[in-house]
Amino acid sequence: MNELASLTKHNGVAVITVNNPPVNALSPGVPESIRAHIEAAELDSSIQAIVIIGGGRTFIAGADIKELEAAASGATPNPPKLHPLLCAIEDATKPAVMSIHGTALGGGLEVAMAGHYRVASPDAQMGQPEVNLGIIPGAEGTQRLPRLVGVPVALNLCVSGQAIKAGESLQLGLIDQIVEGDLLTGAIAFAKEVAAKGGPHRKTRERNEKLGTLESNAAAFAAAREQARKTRRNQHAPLAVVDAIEAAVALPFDQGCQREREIIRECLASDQCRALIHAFFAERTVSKIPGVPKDTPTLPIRQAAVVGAGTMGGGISMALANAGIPVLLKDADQPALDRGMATIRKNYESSVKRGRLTAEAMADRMALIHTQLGYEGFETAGIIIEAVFENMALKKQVFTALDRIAKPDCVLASNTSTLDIDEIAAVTARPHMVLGLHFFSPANVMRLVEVVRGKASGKQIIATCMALTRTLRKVGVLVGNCWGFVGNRMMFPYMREAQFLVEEGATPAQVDQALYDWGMAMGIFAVDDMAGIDVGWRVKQEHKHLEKQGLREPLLLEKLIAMGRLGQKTSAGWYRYDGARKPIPDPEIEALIAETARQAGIPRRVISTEEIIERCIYAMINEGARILEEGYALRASDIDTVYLTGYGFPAYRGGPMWYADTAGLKKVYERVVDFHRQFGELWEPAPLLARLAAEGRTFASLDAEKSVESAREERAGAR
Ligand code: 3H9
Repeated sequence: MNELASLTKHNGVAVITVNNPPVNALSPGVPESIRAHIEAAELDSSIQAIVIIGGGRTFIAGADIKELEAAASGATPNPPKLHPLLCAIEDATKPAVMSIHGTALGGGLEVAMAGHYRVASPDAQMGQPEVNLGIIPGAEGTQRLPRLVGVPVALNLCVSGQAIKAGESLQLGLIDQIVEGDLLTGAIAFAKEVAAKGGPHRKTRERNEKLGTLESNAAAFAAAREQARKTRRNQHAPLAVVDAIEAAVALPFDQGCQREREIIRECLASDQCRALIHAFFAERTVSKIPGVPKDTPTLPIRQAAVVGAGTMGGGISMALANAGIPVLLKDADQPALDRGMATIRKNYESSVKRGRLTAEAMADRMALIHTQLGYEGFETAGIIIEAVFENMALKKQVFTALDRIAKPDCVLASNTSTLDIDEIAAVTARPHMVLGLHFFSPANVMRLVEVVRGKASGKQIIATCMALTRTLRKVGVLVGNCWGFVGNRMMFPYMREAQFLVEEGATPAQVDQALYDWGMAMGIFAVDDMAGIDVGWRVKQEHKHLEKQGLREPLLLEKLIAMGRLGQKTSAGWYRYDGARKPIPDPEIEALIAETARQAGIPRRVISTEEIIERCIYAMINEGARILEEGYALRASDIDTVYLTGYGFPAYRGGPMWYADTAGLKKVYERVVDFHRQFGELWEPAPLLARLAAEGRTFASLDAEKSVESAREERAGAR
């Protein structure tokens, strides 16, 4: 059966099943096929009611984002048209019961809302996540949702983009019944019941009783705009969706829909929409690894072990326990273990206090983490993650011990953030079982994990670790074994330029404000204070021998360290901190900067916001281009995913490499050349950037080319 939707009859009920795996997106042909079956059911006198259900794991997860991408890039003139389908459902004379399991998202929920009734399985979820893609619900969702749940709830759902579960949906009036047990059986029974009661069956578009007026909703609109500005800083779509819902209140349904269509077109024409759609697919593309096909067998991870109960080891243990994986957590001394467990407990308690976790779930998770001083039990672990101090000699010592104890098919992973995985692997007799798993702090929260492939890391452990990151609800990005891997390697030139800028006349607060306003989650100096100024400094010292001598070096770090200003932990760093963690600009630092510049003969001048952004972000991009060319990242979009999921880069700019494409590689390259001329060798343009700029190409076009090549190679391999 390869129809996009099929029709079967069940004692007078027509069941239309959508068959477009994996998520039943409304791709071309799907809406048409559903509609054709509705029309057939309408004409069939043996049918009293219609049930629409998703085949496979879910109801409809939305419009086809590939189609939206085509509309956003201008390849097609219009967004997908769902109106004829929505009309066919809502105007059906026979009751249409939408039967929801898995997720009814975006266009999926919009289709569901056109039905006369909605039933759902208890674990079903519904939502309007369009703002995550830089658009608004564009299939009349902004007009029907407030009619079902009222304006304040509709605003909250559309601005936040968050899905809600069946229980809440029932309370809000979004669905009519929860079906325990078999969903289709329950939906058919429900359909027969409503058919027996007789019509007319209420059309959502005619239900105005929850809409209220512009006046009665004025506070809700103001609050939603405030929520949009705060939680989705600098983004257009969350504000646009409020305008569209306002139209639902102000205008008759058809005119409201017309307004919605105008707004979604504006959204689709924006850079933000293109960037967010890029981010959506980029995050899903990371799992496509040339030479490691999807069906590569993975090793089962039923037991994990972690060495080191510090901040990283504790966070990693929590991430594993959160996914139900038992953990043996080892440290060399009892006080360290006690401190580690106390932090874990405190973190869980804070989740319980905030209502994010029940006390029982916390107890279950804590019970999965077993602390110990020795290696007993490690021989049963499917994976051992080393998270000791960032020191090569210590790491080698740990891996030598692990090599003796671990079972032959145990994955041995290091949580190093910069050290050479091959050097670590070389102390074992099984380098093919060794790789890096670079978690980001706090590891129980941050989504990014760099999966660092050593020279010898085998396919199977790469596939296993990529699958493990998904189990942990994280995003694993495969990177090569270079200093700093992808994320930190690009962070150093970014930080370097920020420091040069303050030496030349900016203040840390000015640089941070410019970066924050541009969209970064935090300014770089505030980040450095949070991480600990000594941490980055120590890493840099360890690698000093690898650096080219005689190049300009930032002058201030060493002074801050000598003054004991290590960041938040000492209540002073680039900023001053009182009780709260809010950075306060410090005149002492500004004087120190001015004096340092004077001694070094660096002329001070007024620095513009534009220069701050260009020097910080272009330095990052130039390094990203080198990483790509050297093969340490598989794709430009992988670099973007690293920055979007691990470094607070604004999603609506798509990541550094996508941003470079958007700004224009020619422009970026020319500025890099200018900076090279002005500031010397550190700004040497990456050859790949030079080449793409000269050819008028983009990083995205390079990714597309590689993807075609690897598909060709895969096909050849399969033959
Ligand atoms: C919308 O509806 C606009 C409307 O208002 C109408 C406007 C006119 N389209 O995430 P997964 C692919 S906007 C195309 O790994 P999971 C995905 O790329 C849309 N493809 O699975 C991946 O492909 P591949 C509103 C889609 O189980 C595969 O499916 N809806 C779509 O972890 C599996 O995806 C949304 O924003 C799509 N709509 O999560 C929902 N969705 O294997 C977006 C998925 O080749 N989707 N794919 O890499 C999701 O949030 C998650 O996919 C979902 C499943 C929760 C459904």
